[in-house]
Formats: sequence, C-alpha cells, structure tokens
Amino acid sequence: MARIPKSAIDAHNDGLLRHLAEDYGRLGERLARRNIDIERVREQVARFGVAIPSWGVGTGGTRFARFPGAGEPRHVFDKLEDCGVIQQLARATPKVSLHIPWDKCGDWSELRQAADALGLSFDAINSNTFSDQKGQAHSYKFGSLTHTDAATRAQAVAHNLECIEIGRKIGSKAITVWVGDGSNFPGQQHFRRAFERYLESTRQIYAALPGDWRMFLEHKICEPAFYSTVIQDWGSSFLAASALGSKAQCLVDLGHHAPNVNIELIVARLVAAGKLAGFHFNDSKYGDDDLDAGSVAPYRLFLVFNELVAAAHEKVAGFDPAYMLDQSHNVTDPIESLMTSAAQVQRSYAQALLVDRAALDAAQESNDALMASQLLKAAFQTDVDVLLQRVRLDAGGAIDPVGAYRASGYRRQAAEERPAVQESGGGIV
Ligand SMILES: [Mn+2]
Repeated sequence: MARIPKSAIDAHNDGLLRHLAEDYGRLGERLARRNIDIERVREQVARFGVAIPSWGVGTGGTRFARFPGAGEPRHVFDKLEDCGVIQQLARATPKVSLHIPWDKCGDWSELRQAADALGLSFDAINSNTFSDQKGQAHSYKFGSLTHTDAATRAQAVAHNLECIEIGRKIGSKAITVWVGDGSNFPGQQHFRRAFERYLESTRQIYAALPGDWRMFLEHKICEPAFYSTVIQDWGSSFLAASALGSKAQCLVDLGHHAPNVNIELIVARLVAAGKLAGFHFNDSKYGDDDLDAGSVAPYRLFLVFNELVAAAHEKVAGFDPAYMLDQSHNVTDPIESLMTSAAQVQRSYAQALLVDRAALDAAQESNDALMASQLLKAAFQTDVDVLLQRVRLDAGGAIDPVGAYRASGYRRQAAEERPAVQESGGGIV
C-alpha cells in the first residue's frame, strides 16, 4: 500500500502556512518576554519521541465487546504501515514497541527492512504470559512467572527469553515484563512466596539480557487478578528491580494506579533511586481505562513531565526514561488517536520546558506555595500548539495531522486492501 504522497501533505500544509508563521512569531515574542528562547525549546521538542505500541493501531475493546473498524491491520506488516503513516504525519513517533506473540512473523530481517523503509525502528519488546497461546503445554490461568508449578514458570521464562532473542534481531534494547499474576480471593495466594517465585523467574530473564539491554518491570494495581497482583505497585516493582540489578527498572503505566494516587511523586522517587524505566502513557477517569493521553487529566501529564524536565535540568545521573503510548482505542480511528496522543505527550513536554526553574527553586526554598503553583500554571497554560505545528512542518510532517490524514483517504484505501479479520491482536497491557 502506498503511503500518503508527500505532495498531498504539502498541499494540505500550504493552506495553513501563513497563519503558522504569524502565530509562531507571536508565541516567540511572548516567550521572549519571559526570557525563553523559542528556538531552543523547538530544538528540544524536535528531538523528543514517544514509541507507538503495535497493538495500539488495532481497535481495542473491553471485556464486553470489541467493535472493529474498517481496514484493521491483519498482521505486523500492516501494523507497521499504520505506524509509518502516524510517523509520516505527526513526526513524534519514530519507534514501535512490539508484542510477542501477537507480532510474530516468519522473517525478522524482512520486518526490520520494512521498518527501515518507513523510517521506523523498534523500541522495547513486550512479552505476554497473561494469556495462553495456542498449543502451549501449561496454562497461565493461575499465573505465569509466579505460578506454583515449576514447569509453568519455566515455560513463562522461556517465552521471555524468546522475546529477548526476537528483540535482538530487530534492534530492541529492552524487554518490558508485565504479568497478570495475582489472586481473586483472600487467602488464595501466599503473598510472600508468590513474590519470591517472581524474583526466581525474573532472575533467569535478567541473566539472559544482552549487555546493553534493560529490563522494564511494569506494575499494575489490579486486573486481571482483582484481589491482589504480585507486582501491584511501584513499591513491589522497586523491590524486584533492586533485587535483580542495575539493568532492571520500574515502568510507570499511568493507568495502573489507584485513583488519585500522586503519580508525579512516584516518578520523582524512581528518578531519585535511578530506577525509572519509562512510561506507558494513557489517561483514565476511573481505573485502567486506557483512554487517550491527556484526554481527561492533561495537568497530571504536565506534572509528570515537570518532574522529568527537572531531572534532566538537574542532570540526574543515569536518567534515561523510555517513552511509550499504551492505549486502547475503542471508539476512534486508532491512527487519529495515536497521532493526537503523541502530540499531547509532546505538548506536555514542551510546556514543562517553559517552567522557570530558577524561580521555582526560589519559591520552594522560601516556602512561597502560591508562587510555586503559579509558576507551574504559567507554563501549563501556555498554548504551544503552533510550536508543535512548526516542529512537524520542519520534519516534513503535517501541520494538522488529523486533517491531512482524513483528506488522504488512507483508511478507505486500507479498508479495500485489508479484508476484515476475525482475530486481531489487541488488548490492554
Ligand atoms: Mn502498559
């Protein structure tokens, strides 16, 4: 399938160029009054990227139903094509995070070449021991890496080792491990023993990591196990990552916490401990809703980035978080959701770059609570849309990615070329 022609993007951009120039100039003047150099911010934002989860380009679903859209990707090559369009238009998503076995293919070097051709590379690889795969010997119904049965644990470890091998072939540098292990009844599981088994299993995965790889441990408060999960919170994740070693770090999925938990504080703790692996960005109202990043609580996303920009500003040793989206698109075109979500994450980063760090330090040191709060609000309330538009334009993307995408007819073309499939890798992780 042909990607969107560059001429079509240019034509769409042409109608918006004049306003962009005017608006960018005005934002530059406003920022200059605050002693902020817009060009410096632009350069930093241009270097920022957030990875696309391969499973995100398929329509998600709930445990009640899934309503597939037209032109759903049928396999990993189709998924890459969709990711290519997202990157082509939005220019903030140069990497794709694969999920095994959903993205298994016969020829990994062919996949790597296909990614190269689309200007994409691969981020962390994700293992799956939260569902049974066709033909596997042991079921994960009662757990995987922490199962009471040693053979089941060994099977789950072997799957993770296979993921590392696949990751090596496609250029990944990290494996993300999330397990659905836990319990649904008080008394069902011996909490301490289950955690010990987790450590025993993950130690074997850790031992197989290539020298320049990291292992991302993802915690989740509940679901699919609703009474307890083995890696329930950042504390459990931190204990495990500390026990494993320096290459193991804690991944923060924004939806995997209790309501109202102060996630930016967790981020700060992990940064200080050198244990922040990175993020799965999404948003939520009630639980692990997997809504589009910043669609419900954009200020929270900004506050997370405020911690990240502060850490970079203060040159915290070893600070190198990986950024990924992890969303479930139930009612939107996934390509549109991923483009706008990537821009939202980019926006939060840009806004956090506008915080007057020296003034904030001074306000904190002098206990000026109101001024400290206002300094954050001043950055968050700055409309940086035109800055993002300019970054996209400079990189050859679309000023208005959704508008250009809709005008391109890509989805209609995909619907014609991709017959509907019954099974499609998608889900919430
Ligand atoms: Mn996740």
